[in-house]
Parts: sequence; C-alpha cells; structure tokens
Amino acid sequence: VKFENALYKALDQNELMIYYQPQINYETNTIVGVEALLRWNHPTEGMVSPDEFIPIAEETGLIVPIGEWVLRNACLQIKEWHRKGFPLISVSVNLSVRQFEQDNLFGMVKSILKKTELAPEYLHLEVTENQIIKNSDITLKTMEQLKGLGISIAIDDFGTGYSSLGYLKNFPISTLKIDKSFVQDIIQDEDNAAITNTIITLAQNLHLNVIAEGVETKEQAEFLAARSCYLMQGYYFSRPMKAEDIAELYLSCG
Ligand code: G
Ligand code: G
Ligand code: MN
Ligand code: NA
Repeated sequence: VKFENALYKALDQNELMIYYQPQINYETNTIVGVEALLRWNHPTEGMVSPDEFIPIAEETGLIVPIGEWVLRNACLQIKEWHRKGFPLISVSVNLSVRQFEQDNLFGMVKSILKKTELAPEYLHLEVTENQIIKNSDITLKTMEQLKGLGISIAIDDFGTGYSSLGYLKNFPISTLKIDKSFVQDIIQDEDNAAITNTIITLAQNLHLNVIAEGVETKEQAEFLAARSCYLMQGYYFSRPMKAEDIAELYLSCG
C-alpha cells in the first residue's frame, strides 16, 4: 500500500520521467526513432526501474493514468522536435495489457494525437505476444482502430511469449522486435543465431519490419546487417537518455 501511494504521488508530483533510446538505421547511419522508456525519479530511492513499479502499476490500475501520461508526453516531445526542424523521427511507446482493458484506449490515443498535433505515422505502439493472447477479441478490435488512424504496432520481445504464430495473420502488426536475449548471444551461441535468423526471415517473408533490440557490439550489428536487418537499438549505439541529451547528441547536429 505504501509503495502504491508513493507511485500515485509520483504521477502527481512530476517524479516520473521519460528516457528515450535511439533506434538506428545501420545502413544509412541515421536515427529513425526513439523508444520512450519510463523512469521514476524517487525522492529518496533515486532512479527506480520500471521493472520494479510497472507490475504494481498494473495490479493497481495506476498503469492507466501513467500510460496516458507517458503517451501524451512522448507525443509532445516528438512533436516539439519536429517543430524545431529536427529529423522526422518516430516514437515507440510501450503499452501494457491493462491499457487494452481500459474503457476507451482508442479514444484516448486519438485525442492525444489531436491535441499534440503529432502525425499518427510517427507513433508506434509496442505490445507483447502475451498481451495479444490475453484479451484477443478486444485487443484485435482496438488495434484495428489504431491502425486505421495510421499508427503502427510492433510486437515487443518477439519470440519470448507463449503464443502461436497464427496471430501474425490476423492482427495488424507492422514490426517484430527481436528480443535482446536472442541478440545478445548471436555471435557465441549458434541457437540464438539460428533463432535470430529465423525471426528476420519470418519478418521478411510476411513483409513486416524487423528491429533488433539489445545490440551491444559491432559484431552483433554486422551480423544483423549481413542479413538485411538494419533497424537496431541497443547500448552499442546509445543507452536510454534524457530528451535534452538526445536532442544534443543525435538530432540537432544531423
Ligand atoms: O527501460 P528498461 O529496460 O529498464 O524497461 C524495463 C521494462 O519496463 C521493459 O519491459 C519495458 O518495456 C517496460 N517499460 C518501460 N517504459 C514503459 C512504459 O511506459 N509503459 C509500460 N507498460 N512498460 C514500460
Ligand atoms: O521490454 P522492452 O523491450 O520494452 O524494454 C527494453 C529494455 O531494454 C529497457 O529496459 C532498456 O533499458 C533495455 N535495453 C536497451 N538496450 C539494451 C542493451 O543494449 N542491452 C541491455 N542489456 N538492455 C538494453
Ligand atoms: Mn519495448
Ligand atoms: Na523488448
């Protein structure tokens, strides 16, 4: 209860912040987007990882106002960068399953896009396979509405969920994000290399975009590029950073 109250206050008192991690096109050596990653700057505990508080936010339902806050602020930030004449990058925002159970997720997203004036093509939403199978009927309907607006949807942590591949036919998915647990060992571990190869080929055959997460070395980047997987994200390029640092390092100097 104490933690829950503190989290509730965090939202109220501006203790939540968004870090951004660049998504790179390795072929053109440009930044194409950022992923918004929530942080809690706790007054006494310091920076608390979302791994610690998202589960509580989900249990208590606080994820609904928190998720809305993340979405609104991420869209505002990207729109501000666009207005400044920076490269037209996209933003990827993580959605939790509870947000699909909320009253009117589609209406909320639509109204945020309208208020922030961000063009829908620059908003990407990330969901996991487990979220898709949890409430597949309502999730499918909401995803179709979101796609109708021009928003694209990515499957996060692809390959780690407990789901069949059949949903890729029925759900309006644009992108597979290869989970970092596969990418991290592609050089040393033949099995992870094989899984990564297979995901890339699956995406290519289904005409989906594919992005590799958790790229930490040049060797991993070269491995992926050799298989025409050029979209990458990971510490090799950049850690998640404050908005000001992204603008300074990646956006303003071209
Ligand atoms: O940034 P980091 O790797 O520590 O994130 C840990 C986990 O928290 C990841 O699984 C990430 O998807 C999740 N996460 C980060 N930001 C958000 C957010 O705004 N909403 C939701 N639902 N999950 C998030
Ligand atoms: O689950 P999701 O993919 O949304 O979360 C991404 C998480 O991965 C974030 O917590 C982010 O900080 C972390 N991350 C991003 N790049 C790397 C990386 O290169 N290596 C590792 N170990 N973690 C990363
Ligand atoms: Mn993600
Ligand atoms: Na992921």
